[in-house]
Amino acid sequence: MAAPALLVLFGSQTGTAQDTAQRVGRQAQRRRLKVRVLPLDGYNVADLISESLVVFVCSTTGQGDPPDNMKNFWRFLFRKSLPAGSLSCLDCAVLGLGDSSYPKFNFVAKKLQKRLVQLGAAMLVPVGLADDQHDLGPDAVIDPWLQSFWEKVLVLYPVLS
Ligand code: FMN
Repeated sequence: MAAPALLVLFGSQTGTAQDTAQRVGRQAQRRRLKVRVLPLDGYNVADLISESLVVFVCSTTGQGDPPDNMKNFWRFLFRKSLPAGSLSCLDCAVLGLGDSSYPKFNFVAKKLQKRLVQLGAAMLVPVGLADDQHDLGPDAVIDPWLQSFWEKVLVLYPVLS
């Protein structure tokens, strides 16, 4: 099977999720994947149905709210009119950035993951819930999450190994 193009979409209020998305992009390049890294509202969400491999990196802001640069995407994705199987060709993964001192810890990533599954997408790995409160910072979750994501991608696309 040919290597897929990876799309990394991020929602970020203060830049952390954006930095993480760019890190995923660099890791993809090292694995010789074609990759695009874009803010969610900089991507035409209607095109998602024709993607094969997408990583979503999203923080939660306010009191469980999506960052400003993914608000249009959010509204579109939760339209009731979207058919249940519309993303059934999509392999994807969701990495959330949050802080467990807030009552709605990583609310956006959790809700996004549920909605993607509802729309038929296959989740390659369980949702990653990075936490600012961790003694080692968000990387304590992000590093192993990325490792298992890449292991899963290599199984699906052995051409990369
Ligand atoms: N994290 C959560 O898990 N839930 C929240 O409701 C939440 N609200 C926040 C509100 C503010 C004003 C700030 C500054 C942070 C909040 N966080 C919350 C933590 C951020 O999600 C976390 O710091 C994240 O790494 C920020 O990523 P970003 O820079 O990409 O926006």
